[in-house]
Amino acid sequence: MTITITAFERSPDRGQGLARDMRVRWALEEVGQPYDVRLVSFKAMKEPAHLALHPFGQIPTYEEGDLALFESGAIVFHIAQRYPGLLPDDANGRARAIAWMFAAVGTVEAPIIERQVAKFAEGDRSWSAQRIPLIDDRIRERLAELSARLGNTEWLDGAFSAGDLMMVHVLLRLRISGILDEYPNLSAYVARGEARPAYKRAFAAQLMVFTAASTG
Ligand code: GTB
Repeated sequence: MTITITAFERSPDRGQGLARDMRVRWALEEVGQPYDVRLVSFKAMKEPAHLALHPFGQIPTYEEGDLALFESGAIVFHIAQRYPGLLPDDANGRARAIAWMFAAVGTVEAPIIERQVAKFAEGDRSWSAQRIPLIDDRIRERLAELSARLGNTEWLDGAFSAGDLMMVHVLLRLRISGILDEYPNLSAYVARGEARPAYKRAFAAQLMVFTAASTG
């Protein structure tokens, strides 16, 4: 059955893999499933056809037969459940990998998004300069905890899983801030994720969209 996902027609990050379709592409590459991509403009995302797939008018979405999904975490979870390669076989290991997926989006990503909003959407407000350091402290608290848990292991809980995939992608968004570099084991963890052949294929595919749009 053909899998179709949606992605930005023109990603604001200029193809640096920070938009959330990257997670879905990466998961599909890890499990070896081919997929089609439907590119959507910011305008089309808010029109009825796309809103029928995504109630909040965002990317990514996922279509497979009569299934339509939104939310990158739910999509990656679906892929991980449906195809082997991203979740351990044993029930407890599986449950822990899923917990890491939730931790990535619920616990670690939350303050990182807050930072982006404060910096880019609220950067012109008088209180912004005071707010950002407070958010950075909350991010550092989370990263210190995550760093302590990861220690010198390769992945969060045994073999690479959908939990690592989600966590690495969440952390990538922080790289530009320099905060990630304060935690060498987390930087190395992210680099290990980026070094995976599946990550590289997904990254190249989304970069090609930006390159084609810029040259075409
Ligand atoms: N919780 C949802 C999920 O995980 O799927 C969040 C989806 C979401 O935020 N989608 C964004 C979107 O569609 C794209 S990924 N935004 C358009 C809109 O809301 O109108 C967020 C994103 C965008 C751009 C960059 N960047 O350029 O660096 C990084 C991340």
